[in-house]
Amino acid sequence: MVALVRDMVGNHPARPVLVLSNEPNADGLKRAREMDVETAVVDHRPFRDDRAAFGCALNERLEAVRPDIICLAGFMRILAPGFTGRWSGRILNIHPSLLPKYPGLDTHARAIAAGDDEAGCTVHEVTDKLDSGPVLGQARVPINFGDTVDVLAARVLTAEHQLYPAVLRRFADGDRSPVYLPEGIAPKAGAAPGTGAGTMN
Ligand code: NHR
Repeated sequence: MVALVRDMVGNHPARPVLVLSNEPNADGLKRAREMDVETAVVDHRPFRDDRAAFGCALNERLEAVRPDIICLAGFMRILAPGFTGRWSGRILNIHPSLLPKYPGLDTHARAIAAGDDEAGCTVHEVTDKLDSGPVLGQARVPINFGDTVDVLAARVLTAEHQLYPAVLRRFADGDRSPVYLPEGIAPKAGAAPGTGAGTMN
């Protein structure tokens, strides 16, 4: 979130209008206030298992600022169809794996356990199908012998801070073709079905 807000200056096509969190104590709220961005909280806990009602409460806050684009950044609550439908084609997420590999949680542990020699992150459109919307960009990092989950997570996070701002700039300019980092390195064959356009960057 901080990397996205910091990038939205000068000739950037977008500006931040709201940082919205479901965690009242999220550090990102403090960071947003320090950057003079409006903040709001909708705690998911009072809604218990009623994801639709939680989505309505999120919606209420968003309708007040009517964003063109919503970027999930560390947002950990599955969004109900009523919410994703309302903002269809406008919600982005960054996921810490090279989707379609490792949707869901504990991605780094799973990549290390599988003996993979690379990991990375994916920015994708958020749809009803969890972690499966159209890919907008991917960044790859190596997995080195002896890497722990924490070491790998830190390496991937550095890539996330490069990839997400790059994708948001393009997306806000109307460019939904996927981008691959490091620049010009296309995904391995079969790594991301339907995104064989790595040479079109
Ligand atoms: N919502 C929809 N509809 N579609 C997606 O693709 C979404 C989404 C909400 C969040 C982020 C995703 C990730 O990058 C994301 C993508 C949390 C869970 C999860 O299981 C799954 C995927 C993602 C984030 N959440 C549990 C839940 O019951 C709670 C887990 C927890 O609190 O630790 O919502 O990884």
